[in-house]
Amino acid sequence: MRFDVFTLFPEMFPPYLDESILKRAREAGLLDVQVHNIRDWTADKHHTTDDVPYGGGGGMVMKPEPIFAAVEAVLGAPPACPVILLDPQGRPFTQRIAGELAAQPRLALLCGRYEGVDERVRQYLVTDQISLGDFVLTGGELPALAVIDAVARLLPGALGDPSGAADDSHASGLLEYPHYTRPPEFRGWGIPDVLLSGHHAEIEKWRRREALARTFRQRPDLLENADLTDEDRAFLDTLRQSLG
Ligand code: 4G0
Repeated sequence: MRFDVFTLFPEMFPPYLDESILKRAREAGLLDVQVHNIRDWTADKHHTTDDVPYGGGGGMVMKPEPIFAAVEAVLGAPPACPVILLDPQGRPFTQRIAGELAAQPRLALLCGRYEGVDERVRQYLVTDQISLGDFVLTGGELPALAVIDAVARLLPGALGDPSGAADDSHASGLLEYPHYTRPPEFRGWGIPDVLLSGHHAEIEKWRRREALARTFRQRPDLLENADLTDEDRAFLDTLRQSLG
């Protein structure tokens, strides 16, 4: 899968992409990330990428010409793949969207800076707007890296483990059960006996209940769309009753 990233700060990308699983996925040929500096497509002496807003008010707005020139030079006009703007006004990013994007052979990610981008970029160039959440950052670069990361780890073979991303938190619609590793006692704190019992069916049952209880307490909204058995529902009913 190929990503084309358009940014005013291309140097922010290699430090993250050159580590760990993303580095390995790139070396294995599963992932290709090409980062393009929007400033390379400015035509004026000062390489201007932003300007004051029409109508006044504070802040600066990214000019449309260098953005259109950059994206069209790399992807053609009109671009043949989705062009995604990372934007606090976009649709909230989820594991489901990561899965949809992972089915694409190629994606363009556009990183805004300043107060945002000229509205004509959004209207006539961008095909999707994605937000990482209800907060404002100084630029779309960190959200772009987060999208690349979430999508890349879903590509077949990207995670060493063949069970891959299937039992991740959110893949099932539930939060994850608690994980423990050695030592069995740390500073006097033990681990649940069931995990040392060797009873695999009991361990699975405990994990499922922990995942359900955690989701019920911390993210009850997720239970609306989770895939639940009759036994799960009965257990959730006992949790609700113990709450009063
Ligand atoms: C476009 C994304 C880009 C518009 C980008 C800001 C947070 C997110 C940017 C704006 C970003 C996120 C309208 C302020 C760059 N901040 N939550 N900053 N406006 O995904």
